[in-house]
Amino acid sequence: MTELMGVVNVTPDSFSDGGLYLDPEAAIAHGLDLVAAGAEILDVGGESTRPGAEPVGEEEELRRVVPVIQGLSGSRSRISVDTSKAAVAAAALDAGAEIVNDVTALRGDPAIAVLCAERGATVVLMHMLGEPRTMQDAPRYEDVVDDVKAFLAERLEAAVAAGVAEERVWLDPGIGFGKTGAHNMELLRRLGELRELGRPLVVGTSRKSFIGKVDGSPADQRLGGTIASSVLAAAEGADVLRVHDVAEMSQALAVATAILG
Ligand code: HH2
Repeated sequence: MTELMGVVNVTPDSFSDGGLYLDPEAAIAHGLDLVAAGAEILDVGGESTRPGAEPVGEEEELRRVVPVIQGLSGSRSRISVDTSKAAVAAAALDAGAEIVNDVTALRGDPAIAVLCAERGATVVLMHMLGEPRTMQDAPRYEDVVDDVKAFLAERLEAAVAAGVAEERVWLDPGIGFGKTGAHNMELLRRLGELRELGRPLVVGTSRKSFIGKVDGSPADQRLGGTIASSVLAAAEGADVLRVHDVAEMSQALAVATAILG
C-alpha cells in the first residue's frame, strides 16, 4: 500500500505555502487536518529548499519545528523531520519524530548519519544535484535515471557504513532538485528502475514547477498535475507520496488502487 506523507512547512518562504503555517498553533492544526484526511506520515520542515532559498540558522530552525512536532506527537501518524542538521534531527527525535528526511542524503552535516544510526531512526535519502541556491543552473546528466540510481546506491552504502540499518533507509529521486522538466518526466516515467535498489521509494511531485512547465500553472493551481504524477508514481512502485493536498490525493489513490487492484 502506498502511504501519504503530508507536508507541514513551518517556514515563511516555502514555494507553495510559505508563511501560512509559521505560527506553531496554525502548523499543528494543519498537521491534524492532514492526519484526518489520511496522512500516515507528517513531514515537518523549518527550512525551505526551493530553488534559490537561503539557508536557515540552527536556532531558528529548532524554534520553528520542535514545538510543532511536540504538538503533533500524540496524533496517530508517524512524524518525519525535513532537515539536514544533526542538532535539529536530534531535537525532533526527542520531541517524537521517528523519520529523518534529509534532502542532502546525509552529506550536509557529518554528525547526522551517526545520530540516525544511534537513535534507530528511519532515514530518507534524497537525490539533489548541487545545493538549493544553485541547483537549477543548467543541470546535466549522462542518463538521469542511471545517475540518480548510482547516487542513491552510493548514499545507501554510506548510510549503512555509518551504522544505519539498511532496512531503515528509504530512497527518493528528488523531483525538482537540480533537474530540468525533461529530467523530472524521465525519472517519473522510469521510476520502476529505482526499485532495483531494493528499498522503499519516496516521491515528491506536489505542486512542483515541472507541472507548471507543462501547462503554465502557478504553484497554487497544480493539484491536477500533482495527482496525475503521484498516481503514476504509485503505479510505478512509489511507496510514499509526499504531498500538500492529502484529502484529494487520498481519494485519487483509493480510486486508482480500486481499479488496479
Ligand atoms: N521536496 C521538497 C522538500 N522536501 N523531501 C523529500 N524527501 N522529497 C521531496 O521531493 C521534497 C522534500 C520541496 O517541497 P516543499 O517542502 O513544499 O517546499 P519548500 O522546500 O520550498 O519548503
